[in-house]
Amino acid sequence: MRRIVVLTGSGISAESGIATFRDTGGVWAKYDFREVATSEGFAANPDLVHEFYNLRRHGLRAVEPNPAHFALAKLERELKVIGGLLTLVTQNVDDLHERSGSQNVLHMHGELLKSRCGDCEETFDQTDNLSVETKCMSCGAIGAIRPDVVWFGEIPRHMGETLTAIEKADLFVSIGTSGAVYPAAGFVAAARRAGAACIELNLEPSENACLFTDSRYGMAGEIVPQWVDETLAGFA
Ligand code: BV8
Repeated sequence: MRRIVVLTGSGISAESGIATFRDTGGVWAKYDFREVATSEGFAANPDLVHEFYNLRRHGLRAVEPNPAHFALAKLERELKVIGGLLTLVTQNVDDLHERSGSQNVLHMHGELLKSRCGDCEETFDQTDNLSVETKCMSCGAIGAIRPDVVWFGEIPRHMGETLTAIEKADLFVSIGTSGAVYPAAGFVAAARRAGAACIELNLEPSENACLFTDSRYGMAGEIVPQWVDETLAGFA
């Protein structure tokens, strides 16, 4: 149990005050994902998409990591001390894993605090608002800058590294995700095929709960630190 892959979703950031997507009153209850999280939606109404991401990017200034984020950073540090390895893959585009001390975070759906030029593909750190007037600092194009996130129909990032880590994992842990979005939702099946133990830590059973060999349900801020401490105690 020294090689662990953890997949996180928006549920791990919920107690920090960041809205999840599919819970009651969540992001997709307020926005149509086809309008704000697809390249077609961006082409049709870039102002709406920029507003959607500007609000979320700005919202990051008001939130802090919660105990679940800090627990995963502790797991990464202490696993390294005993020669183990944590691969942390997140569907989240917030920076709370980094701000809690996690060193190696694979953002498979991109990052709110980055932007990318649709013309020259250059990427930039991004804290200010984007608009159709934003000029690319690299190629000078105006209106080509977009949030550096992965929209529906686009290819997720770090897939090779993630699937290789899953193939070698002793343990796959899914935290705070509904299991509604692929390919992330397919990772547990890949982990089972690779012979890894699979545990789900979530508020309630996800759509692929039946594929997990163990599960704990509750608030991430409570159940994740408990699970991390028990897991590390088991290595002592
Ligand atoms: C792709 C943008 C091809 C960034 C997002 C089969 C195979 C492959 C693809 C597909 C397939 N079937 C359909 C597809 C297409 C599609 C898809 O999955 N559609 C769904 C709707 C059916 N997938 C794609 O288009 C992906 N690209 O397939 O390319 C490909 C495939 C493989 C290999 C190469 C190429 C791209 C998907 C990425 C889309 N972008 N967001 C942004 O704006 O944020 S997705 C969006 O959903 C977010 O990124 C979010 O992270 C993600 C998943 O949502 P969750 O994080 O799980 O959030 P949710 O609200 O759903 O659930 C929260 C959970 O937390 C709940 O269970 C809740 O109970 C729990 N919770 C709440 N509070 C707490 C808690 N748990 C603990 N404590 C709490 N306090």
